[in-house]
This record gives sequence, structure tokens and C-alpha cells, in this order.
Amino acid sequence: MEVRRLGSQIGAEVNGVDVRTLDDAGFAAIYRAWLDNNVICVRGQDLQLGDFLQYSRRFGIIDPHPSKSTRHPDCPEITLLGVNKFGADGKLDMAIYRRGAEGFHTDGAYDQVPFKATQLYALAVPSTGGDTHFASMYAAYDALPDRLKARLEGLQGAYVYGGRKRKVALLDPEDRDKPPVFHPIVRAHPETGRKGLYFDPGKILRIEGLPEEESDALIEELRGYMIQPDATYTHKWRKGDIVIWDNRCSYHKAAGDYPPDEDRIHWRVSIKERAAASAA
Ligand SMILES: O=C(O)CCC(=O)C(=O)O
Ligand SMILES: [Fe+2]
Repeated sequence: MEVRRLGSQIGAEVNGVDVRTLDDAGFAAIYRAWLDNNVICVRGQDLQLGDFLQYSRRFGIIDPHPSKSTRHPDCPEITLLGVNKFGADGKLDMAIYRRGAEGFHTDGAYDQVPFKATQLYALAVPSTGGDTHFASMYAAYDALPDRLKARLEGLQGAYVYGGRKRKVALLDPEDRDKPPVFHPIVRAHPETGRKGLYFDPGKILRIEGLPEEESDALIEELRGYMIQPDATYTHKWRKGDIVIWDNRCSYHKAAGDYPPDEDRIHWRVSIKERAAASAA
């Protein structure tokens, strides 16, 4: 097995493994590389649904995505990205085509227990475009001026699916009106102990306890720190890639720019912490 750093602070690729036959020592090396690099790609895999589920479960508990209409018909734990992007009327469905492309975000901030990780497996890759961009929450936190770090200590964000713009097209109507959940803005990673700026401008409603204007201004200010150019990584997909990102310390965004008449298809799972998932 070979692990190679791809970005200056985050992003690594793993070559020379078959995840279907990976032993515990091999998995421990991948897991360590993942904690160290926020996002890793295991190249060149040839997986059936069951292989992908089995490998994903080594990271934690798979949690079916709240968007029921985009779940795999044979397997609700798996979400399909890029499938059915043309409606019955032949028009491109932007909610599917541009899923995850509206801005940098972390997955599941609308959930009481945010996801530990998201893992994608590439089944079809377009000839151009369709990258995924990543950025480090650790670097975002480190870049904050001391006065802001002090001010944020103890503050919580209120989050819902769809955020202030209420972008809920992928949800069934009965799932659209969930109450907000709350997460500390400064969050120490449970495994590495490093502090990150846990923040998602597309899902946050407000910063709890602040007057609206102050909350809006702080949200704008924090948005400006999310992406530190020396702590980003852009993944260029190859068919057979498995990419897993750590939602506890990274933001990501789909480029949303590939030729719509080409396929860009992934299997996707959301993964929760083992302890957190059973406590939820
Ligand atoms: O399709 C991608 O590149 C990522 C989409 C996304 O944001 C997600 O799957 O959570
Ligand atoms: Fe996402």
C-alpha cells in the first residue's frame, strides 16, 4: 500500500489496495491516513453494492440520507448522485445536477448528530469538469483572529436542511419542516483533538443568542474564513475511485460544471460515529 499526499495540507491518495480483501492492519493504515489528511481517495476499485456497504461500515454506522427520492432503489442506505437528472419533460433537474454545488458545506449539519464522514464511489466520470473541492476546517479556525476565537467560544449555530433559503427540493414534503438543531461553532475533533470552525452558511439559520443583525454580520464574517487557499484540495475523479471525507474537519463543494449530457454517477453513504449513532 502506498499513501501519497495530494494537497499542501489535506488530500491524499491510496494505491495498491483492494478494499474487498483489506485486513485490519491495512484498514488501520487507511484510517490513520484519513485522520491525517481529512480526505483520502482509494484508487482503482471494482465494487458491487455489498462490497461498498461492507467497506463503508468499517468507518462507522451508515445512515440513510433524508432525501428519499435519491436513494438507491435496491438499497436505501446508498444515495445515488447524478441519476435521473433529466425529468419526464426532458428538462435538466438542477437540484440533482448541481447537488452539493451551491457552496462549501459540511454534510448533515441539520442533524442532531452530524455525520462523521461521507464516502463516494465513482461509477461514471464525465470527460471534463465534475471535480469535488475540499477545504480544511482546522485551517479556517487557525486563521481566525484571536478576538474572533474568543468571541466564538461557547456560541452555537442553529441549522436546518435547506438553511435560510429553504432549499428543500430533494426532500419529500413531510420531511421539510424539521426544527433546527444546534452545534458549537468551534468544535474539537473527537479523535484528533484539533479545533475547527464548524460552520455551514447554506444550512445555518442564526447564531443563537445574538440579535439578528449581529448574527447575520457574524455569519458573513465567518464565511470569509472558511476557505484558506493553502489548505484546499480539488479531487479529479477517475472511475473506480472511493473518496471519503471527514465531515468533522473539512468543507466540500461539487464543481457542478460538467457537460449535462454526460454521466457523472456515484454511490454515496453518510456515516455516523458508532457511539453517537446508537445514542441518537
Ligand atoms: O458530488 C460531489 O462532488 C459532492 C456532492 C456533495 O456535496 C455530497 O455528496 O455531500
Ligand atoms: Fe455535501
